[in-house]
Amino acid sequence: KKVASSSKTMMNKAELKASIVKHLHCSLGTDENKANNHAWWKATCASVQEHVLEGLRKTQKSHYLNDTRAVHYFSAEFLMGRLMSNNLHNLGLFEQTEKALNELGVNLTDIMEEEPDMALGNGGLGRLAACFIDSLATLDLPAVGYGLHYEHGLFRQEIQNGEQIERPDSWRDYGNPWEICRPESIQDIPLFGYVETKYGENGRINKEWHPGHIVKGLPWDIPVVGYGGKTVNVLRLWQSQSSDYFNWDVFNAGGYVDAQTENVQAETISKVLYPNDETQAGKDLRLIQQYFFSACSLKDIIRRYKRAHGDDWSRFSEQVVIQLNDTHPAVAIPELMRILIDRAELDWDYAWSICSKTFAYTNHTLLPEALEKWPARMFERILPRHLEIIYEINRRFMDEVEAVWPGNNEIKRKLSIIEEGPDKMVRMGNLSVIGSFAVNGVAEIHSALVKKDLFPEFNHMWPSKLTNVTNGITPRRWLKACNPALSQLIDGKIGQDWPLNLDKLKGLAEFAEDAKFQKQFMKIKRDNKVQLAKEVMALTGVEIDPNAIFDVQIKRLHEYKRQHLNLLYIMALYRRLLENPDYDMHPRVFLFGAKAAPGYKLAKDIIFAINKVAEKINNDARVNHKLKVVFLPNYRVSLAEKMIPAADISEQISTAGKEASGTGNMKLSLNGALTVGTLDGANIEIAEEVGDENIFIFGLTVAEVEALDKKGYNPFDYYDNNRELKAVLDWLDSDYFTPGKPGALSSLKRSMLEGGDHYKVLADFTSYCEAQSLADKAYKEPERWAKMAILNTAHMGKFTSDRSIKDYVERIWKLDPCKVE
Ligand code: DL6
Repeated sequence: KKVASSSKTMMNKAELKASIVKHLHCSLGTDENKANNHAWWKATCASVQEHVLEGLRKTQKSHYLNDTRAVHYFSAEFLMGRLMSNNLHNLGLFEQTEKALNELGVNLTDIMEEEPDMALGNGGLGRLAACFIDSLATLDLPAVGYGLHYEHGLFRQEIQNGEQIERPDSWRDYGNPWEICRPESIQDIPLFGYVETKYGENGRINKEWHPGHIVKGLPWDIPVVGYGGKTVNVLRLWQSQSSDYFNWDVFNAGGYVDAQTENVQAETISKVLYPNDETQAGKDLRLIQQYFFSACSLKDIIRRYKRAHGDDWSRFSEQVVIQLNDTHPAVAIPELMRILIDRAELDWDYAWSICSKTFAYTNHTLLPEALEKWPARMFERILPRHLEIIYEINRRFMDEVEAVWPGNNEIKRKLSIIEEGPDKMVRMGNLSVIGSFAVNGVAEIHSALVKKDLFPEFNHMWPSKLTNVTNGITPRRWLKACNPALSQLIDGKIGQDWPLNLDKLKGLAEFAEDAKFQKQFMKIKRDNKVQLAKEVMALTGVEIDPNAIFDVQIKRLHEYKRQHLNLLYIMALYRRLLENPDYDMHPRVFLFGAKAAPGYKLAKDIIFAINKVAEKINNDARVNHKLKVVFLPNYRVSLAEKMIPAADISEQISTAGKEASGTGNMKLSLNGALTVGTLDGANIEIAEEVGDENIFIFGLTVAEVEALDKKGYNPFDYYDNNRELKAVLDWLDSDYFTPGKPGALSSLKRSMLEGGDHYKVLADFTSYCEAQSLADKAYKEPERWAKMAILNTAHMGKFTSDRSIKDYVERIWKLDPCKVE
């Protein structure tokens, strides 16, 4: 039984105390009397980091000596959150440290609040990457995460007069105690310039890229501690720096380099994370960011490979697998080809045989606006040699298409990496599929739709290339660390090894009807709600009652996620209560957390509307004993860790077919919240696991959405025929929620009527209300609710990210674990 526990090599309590105090004195130049929480936090990190670095050194040695095949997870985003609690739990040092600090008169929970979130991601995709590297280390798999060392992560959200205001996130202002700078591994990265064609001996045509600009990539390593503390892998993040190299000859030659080159200062490359998750911004800087971190990472991988294998490329794809987390790092494909052809001087076929066995690609979205395309002209200016290589990959691929569909230009046009038109575009999705040996979606339904709707012809050409790996979450962070009371209760019932073997939670099912266990389970939920209520008061000044149902919707703000469907329901409840003060409902608090992309007007309007409706309801004494609405500002990982353990209801209400998977749905259910959700993404698999009687499913299915679209969807059909729906929509036009400003919320209504209601909010409204009524009814039967909640926790075993990683290993990566002693 492997349970994280402090081993002999770990410090005991007395040693920990001494070490923390030593760091206060020697690393921070302060002492026990003067130190504030921030200093205690830093000193504690420094003590813990001693263990972490020891583990890192042993892991690297072990991987080197065993010459292991490793996975390299390329991701523009890693939404890590805070590291202290996670590292302590994974090292098995949490309780010891808590006690050591207590004896020093310091509270561990308080000092953990000092740690800024590492918010180097937008949402699901970035958090998935963070869960995956946790699982990779836990499963003793050789792996490196590669990404960007953004100076500013996702913006800090403030709410002023109901509106979202974006402020810069400065997570490193006072240093980050977990990261290690590695100047010895700096890489030079070329950009811009032109390509020279040289005619060599034997008729070989050589291409030489004369870059116009070189930037430096400086790596920062964040150790990733596996549960049990044995394997410590690395997340390597690249920071851009000026190299002082600027080729004035190239620049002055004109024509090769656009004047805009000057605008791309080296330091700006890793300055800021793009705050859009589903919409690609066709900006120079974004492509440069993508190339910058992909090229740095590839050079790093090749340097390591060469140390063991010299110039023998024949084993490269045996040793190296690169997982592309969405298309963001897809430019790594032509970059590897460039290195193999131009630098290593391999011939095309050999180079391609290596390259196409190295990359695998995960698709995270079907939304057309999220599928990246770059203007070919822009590509050519920034990466002239890569565009040539892409053309050649495409030319050869078109021959393959011709062989399958002779003379079919329509299919060629569709599958080509280059989208023809007045402005040619480079399609990164097609490049990723063509250049990878495996492509996966992130939930069963999503993968099926990737095959059926997004890439059907590719699926026809390579039937075994497209596959599914359902997402998962790390139970270490999302149960053990964030919900310690529930974790202890579970430990007492089924033993302590569930964090490594989440299927063990099934053992809780036999206690689902046990009155004593139900009481204990629900008491923990209530205590967590009391805690959250305090947090809500501190953050917003709104008082909420822990006896109410806590109904939680936490995720990025997007029309397809339909926070506005939730809002329409809240307004309907409000109306029902005004019309009938005795309206029978259990008191409910609706809690939201969501950031909107700064340029996404309607998403910001939805935040504004939620806040305005909240203001009105929370101050309306006629209803506020039954209904409250809270929008918690600056939703992020550390806030999620407080909200999730306190949730009764989990809102997973996306339009069927739009949410690739979702992972918040898994976290909430794991912590005993019941899902009100559509048959979309991983909700479908959650329903399969927990059983239809333990989830509130509503709304159109994917097939019904398709049929409705085919028939012609008219939102007015619903507006005109549903009195309540019409009333709440019309309410948005009034000044009831925005006194003196009628129409301030009208854009929402317009989007759902004249705008065509692209996400079928009106079509699903009635069935959503029904599901919510059923949830209300169930909550009024405490034993039934407790049973359902327990069964949710009990049946979440499938959704551990360890299972996802094992699926990747088996279906795609073919990796062996390497134990670190
Ligand atoms: O796969 C992780 C996560 C899914 O759970 C969400 O359903 C999906 O929306 C999200 N996608 C993104 C944006 N992707 N792109 N491009 O975050 O991925």
